[in-house]
Amino acid sequence: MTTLGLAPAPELLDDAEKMSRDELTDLQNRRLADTVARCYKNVPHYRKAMDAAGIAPGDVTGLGQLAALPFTGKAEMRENYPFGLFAVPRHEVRRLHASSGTTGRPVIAGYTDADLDMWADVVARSLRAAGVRAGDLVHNAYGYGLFTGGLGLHDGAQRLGCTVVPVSGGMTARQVQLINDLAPDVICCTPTYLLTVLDGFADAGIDVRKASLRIAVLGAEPWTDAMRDDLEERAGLHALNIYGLTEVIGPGVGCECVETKDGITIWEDHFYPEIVDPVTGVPLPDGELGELVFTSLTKQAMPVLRYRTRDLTRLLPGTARPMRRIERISGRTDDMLIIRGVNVFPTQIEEIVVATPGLSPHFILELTRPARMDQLTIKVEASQGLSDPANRESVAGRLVHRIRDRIGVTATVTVVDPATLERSAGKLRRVYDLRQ
Ligand code: DLL
Repeated sequence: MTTLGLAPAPELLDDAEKMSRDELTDLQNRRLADTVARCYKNVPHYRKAMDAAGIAPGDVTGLGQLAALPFTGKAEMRENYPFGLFAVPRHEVRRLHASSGTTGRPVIAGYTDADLDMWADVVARSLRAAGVRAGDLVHNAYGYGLFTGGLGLHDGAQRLGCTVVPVSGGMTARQVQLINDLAPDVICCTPTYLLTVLDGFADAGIDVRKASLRIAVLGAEPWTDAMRDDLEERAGLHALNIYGLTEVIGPGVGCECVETKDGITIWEDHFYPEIVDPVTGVPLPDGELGELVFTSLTKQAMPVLRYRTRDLTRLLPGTARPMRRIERISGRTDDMLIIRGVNVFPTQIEEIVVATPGLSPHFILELTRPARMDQLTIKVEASQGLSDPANRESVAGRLVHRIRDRIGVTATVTVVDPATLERSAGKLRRVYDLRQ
């Protein structure tokens, strides 16, 4: 069971974190009207899309008209590659980042000085929500470069008043040594890379629970509460969920609060969330599961109107802050596997693997189609100590049963030796679709 941490003192919070819902709505209305007007004036794509929908910029005076605006999707990002969605001249753009994207062109994101400033603020706010404080030493193992994780967390941690170790991802033995020698309070990385780092501690014969780490700020890929419990238990720290995406800003669109650990608080003064039906696009009421959509409220270089993230979650009322939360992301619409008609997300399998004694949390999913039938094979590493083939066989059988009972698919399970599956240095590739 996870334990909770201490809330930041009220005087540490940003004004926006303390606003009433009414004050927040008023701010969002004004910021939305301004964003729409700038998009219409400066971005040909938005002008065309709004003209086609019969909406004049003056028609949008606030959130009441949001649903009338057209969506923006990956396709529009690609069509306007590289700078077509910029709302300021290129020379006012101070930095570019790009999303990796699994296929085709990457998405380029641009930031003005004001955007970089806002980004550092929301990441600082995220870190503070996660329990990080000024003066803490932050080991930042998110990848530096075009990926937004490294520099995004870096600027935010500095803004909060932390000391940053910009180690980036990979070279795990060196990371273990640095954590051991420099005694950081905080590690920032993907959840699967933290697993790799924990293995590195075991390889070095160092007890990670005796290390200095107090908080892990984990995101950039889906993970489960079962994984959180496992990581917190094994590493002896608070593991918090940070969310974001390149198209909207990068990390820091929202973050979990350490005093509640109940989902991601969205920083709604800058990023307005909606949930829509992923098939019809119809907006859904708070509490219902659907696709997360964001409208930026303050971005200058690349504002986005109703950007469809493909991430599936639900909107929930605020708890630690008045701003709303999203539930942990269950998966992306494009990560959903359809196995003989049953919809399966890799996170559903993670939840069961992590809770099965005898197995490590390292696993991959392979899809094949022998005899024109979809076949799901789960390759999972045995935990240290489970070496007897008969025992492995029985653990594999248990996993097959649990997956059939809880998800309704029949999988083949292969339990492999520890440390044989590829390790993540950032976002892990979980699914290998070999059906073509
Ligand atoms: O992954 C930004 C980021 C960096 C977030 C570091 C958190 C920490 P992209 O590479 O554009 O940006 O990928 C964005 O990653 O749409 C989600 O599908 C997924 N994702 C990000 N954070 C989470 C999370 C960064 N906490 C895409 N839980 C998003 C689940 C996440 N999925």
